[in-house]
Amino acid sequence: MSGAEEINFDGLVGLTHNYAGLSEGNLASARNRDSMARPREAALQGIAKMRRLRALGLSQGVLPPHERPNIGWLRSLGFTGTDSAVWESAWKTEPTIARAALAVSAMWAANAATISPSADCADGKLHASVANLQTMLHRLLEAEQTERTLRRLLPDESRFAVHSALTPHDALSDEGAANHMRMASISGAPGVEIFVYGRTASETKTGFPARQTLEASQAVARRHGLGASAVFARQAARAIDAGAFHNDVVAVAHEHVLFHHEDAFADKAALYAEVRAKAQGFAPVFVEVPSARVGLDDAVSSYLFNSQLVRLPGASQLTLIAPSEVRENNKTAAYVAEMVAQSDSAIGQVEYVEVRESMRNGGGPACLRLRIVMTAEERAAAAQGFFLTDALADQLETWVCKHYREEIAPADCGDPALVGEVQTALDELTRILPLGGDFYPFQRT
Ligand code: SUG
Repeated sequence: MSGAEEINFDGLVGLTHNYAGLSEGNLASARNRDSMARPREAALQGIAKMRRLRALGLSQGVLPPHERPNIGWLRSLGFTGTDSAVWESAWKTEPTIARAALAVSAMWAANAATISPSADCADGKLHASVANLQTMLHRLLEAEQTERTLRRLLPDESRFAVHSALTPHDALSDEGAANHMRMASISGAPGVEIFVYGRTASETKTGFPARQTLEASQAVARRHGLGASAVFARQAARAIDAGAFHNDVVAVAHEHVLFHHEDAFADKAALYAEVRAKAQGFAPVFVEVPSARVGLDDAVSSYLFNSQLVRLPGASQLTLIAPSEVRENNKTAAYVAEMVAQSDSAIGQVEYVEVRESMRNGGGPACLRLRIVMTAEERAAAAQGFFLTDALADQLETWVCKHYREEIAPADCGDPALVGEVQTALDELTRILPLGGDFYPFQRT
């Protein structure tokens, strides 16, 4: 377990980044439907965030975008002809399907999978369960390619167990790490894994979609061999109905600290008690933000809790990596300023990052990253080319500037030329990241 470290792997924004209003219950996605998107800026903002975290002394990884438009899927729905013809005719005749085929939502890597560090798992392996994302059509399309990515990143089966997505059905609805938190004394020590679900399989649906079922969370915990270290907590329905479509919109944890909104959980007292009872070698600290200071509406619009909570090298307190929208909201800005000013605060510092293009689709700093705790040995066994270096960041920026469109308006989405542009760019990316010449579906046909 020597030198275990939590590494953030961020999803690179894809070339067809756009605002299609696809996610019911995600207020930003609905609000920005059909507005002008800036793919190049979106991707550069994501890379700048990765660079910033690295500059602060943290290890950082990067995950590739998926092939969009998803031509293979459109072919399976009966569209024929060249790839460009498939896209053109899908866009003209099936707008709902085409919009789903174009979404670059794989950028929100917090939804890629649920990760359990080897310290928590019965067989001593690091486990990853790909999320089925079955609630939203455009997101359901991600699982297969995500599995391919994780198998490339974590190839050594004696150390890593990558599980395919759960059966994509309403009863087993799973959105990955966005509904999963982990608390531990330090990252490499055995931890308490907290699974947050919005509904059970048998319940009738009301309000905005609850994208995680208890049954899905339990299946993931079982597959990972977590035993008694797993805790299952229900998300408050009022949080979901206020626009917290994932738990990471109202809560985030790191090491011994859980930072959350007062209205995040259905039964906060029970959650605290169970975490305290199961915590090994640490006293959990719960930092609760009262509704009277920050209402759910401000929490959702600013994405205060969609911050990354990290420990910078040598720091005695944690640092909040927050979206700049938190600084622009009077209530959240004041709360954070007061919190970090207290000398005994568990969270002693804040760093603001700019990911506005992603935020406008409901994806903050924490949505963009998948956390993987790795021991030094596991890190050495992972595919090295996914870890960010200055040289890789330079290469990715150059690649983005060469291939990404500056703007995509709704009227540009059906452009048949997009298909070739994307394929040329992604083919080049498979030589920048260690993906190989058969990574993307278009490379295999
Ligand atoms: O699933 N938005 C994503 C945002 C995901 C945020 N992830 C976390 N909270 N971890 C979603 O709702 C919008 C796409 C569009 O409307 O064009 C979208 O898919």
